[in-house]
Amino acid sequence: MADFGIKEALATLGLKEINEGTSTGSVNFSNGEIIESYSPVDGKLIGKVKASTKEDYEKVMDAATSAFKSWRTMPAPQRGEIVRQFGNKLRELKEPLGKLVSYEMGKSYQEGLGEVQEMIDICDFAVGLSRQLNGQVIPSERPGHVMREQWHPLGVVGIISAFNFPVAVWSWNTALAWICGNVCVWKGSEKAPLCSVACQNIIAEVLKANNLPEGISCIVNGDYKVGEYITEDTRIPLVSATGSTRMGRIVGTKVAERFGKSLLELGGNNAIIITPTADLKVVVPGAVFGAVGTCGQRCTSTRRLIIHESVYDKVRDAIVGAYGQIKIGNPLDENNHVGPLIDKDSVNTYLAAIEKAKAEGGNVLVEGGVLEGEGYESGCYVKPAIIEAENHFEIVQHETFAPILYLMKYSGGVENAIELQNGVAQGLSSSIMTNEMKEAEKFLSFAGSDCGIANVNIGTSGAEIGGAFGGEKETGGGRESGSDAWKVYMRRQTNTVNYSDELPLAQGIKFDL
Ligand code: UN1
Repeated sequence: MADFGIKEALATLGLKEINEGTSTGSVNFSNGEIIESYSPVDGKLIGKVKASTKEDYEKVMDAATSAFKSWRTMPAPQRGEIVRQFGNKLRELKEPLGKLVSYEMGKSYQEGLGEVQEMIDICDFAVGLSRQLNGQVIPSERPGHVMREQWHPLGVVGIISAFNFPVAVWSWNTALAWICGNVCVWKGSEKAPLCSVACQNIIAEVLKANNLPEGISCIVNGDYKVGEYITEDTRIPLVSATGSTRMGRIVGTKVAERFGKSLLELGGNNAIIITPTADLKVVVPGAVFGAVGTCGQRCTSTRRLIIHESVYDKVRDAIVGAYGQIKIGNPLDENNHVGPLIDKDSVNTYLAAIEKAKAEGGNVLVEGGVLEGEGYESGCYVKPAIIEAENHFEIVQHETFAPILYLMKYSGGVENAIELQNGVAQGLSSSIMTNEMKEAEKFLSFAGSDCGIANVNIGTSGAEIGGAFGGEKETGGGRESGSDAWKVYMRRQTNTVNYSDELPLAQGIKFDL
């Protein structure tokens, strides 16, 4: 089988056969067990990463806490300059890093490149933001007094990320956290450990070239136990965690117990409402990319189509027809649209979900199943499935991280569709396809979608970095990336300064001595 330039990409990114999964910028060390990274693309061993022990973690925290003391003194625009250099390195390395993402995680090469592009974009955003961490001046009720609000860095920010966006999610957090004056300790997914080592190699080079202390960017590797070091550590004031609702519930509770802050970006159960005036030219690619892109493993993936009964047959036939065109295979081959699921556990979850949907009364329109034979040796390639289902089915209420799309009908006005769309526990992304202005505005109003992301005439996935990214309810409530998401990486301080010779008390209180 063609190598697609993987060996070269690994070498360019400084990856070896055995890599240190614990790193404090320039010092790499690890004493934990070996994590082997197998590609879901061809089932082959890509490389090994040594996990972090508790002692390794302590060394990382020493380096991070000491780096914070100097990093926070550097003016924010100068920190922005470091992020600018990091973004430029990513431009240089976009192809090898995109390839590694595609090979280790299984998404299409185009999507791998897109993920690195998101990293570049957030770096640019952060550079501009480094001159705009503005506070406010607030009028005081007292003569000769002024009030203001300042934003200060928090300290060590912990980042826990998932396998599906093994590099971009880290960068959304870290680029903002850095310009805000924080240092970061990142635990990537143990399902894509080489991605985190590659990212660390890139930033380490930038830090070294600028004579900056190790510890501004650190990584640790391992399973949930390493995650627990972070969630339980009172030296980490903010933990940003992306992953399942199950994981987020544990992380959120642990961090709250010690009064830390958490930024949670968890599961979605995203729907597109397709109204009678929807344009099929927009609906079909939007829904199909949303459902099968990244093999249904985005938290923004489209899981449900809520279709008006008057256009149901037409829309259903068009979507089913489009599924017939989908090419499944090696994601590094640009002729393929869909690559594999991340691993066999995921394949089993996908198969079980289809069985559950059938048992609950679902009607399968496009059969799923595991692909076998040449090119599918890893056992992780599955067929995207379409099932007619009811919103209240237990399995429909659940986020299955795989390409299963549920179709359901609504009748009457758009409010009935909105009720179905909101009738799940998750609240990440949502869309409406309509040419009716009133329907679109209702969907975006306070009585409309209850999600963090609500789109009109585009799908549920593929958000740009300029907007705040995240969602409500079981999605966890956190916001990452654009808009004013930076504020979560800082602590707000209210200052009242008295430049008069008197000491009047607020609220007119008299206290004469
Ligand atoms: C995720 O799946 O965790 O909006 C992130 C999107 C991407 C990010 C997804 N920009 O689909």
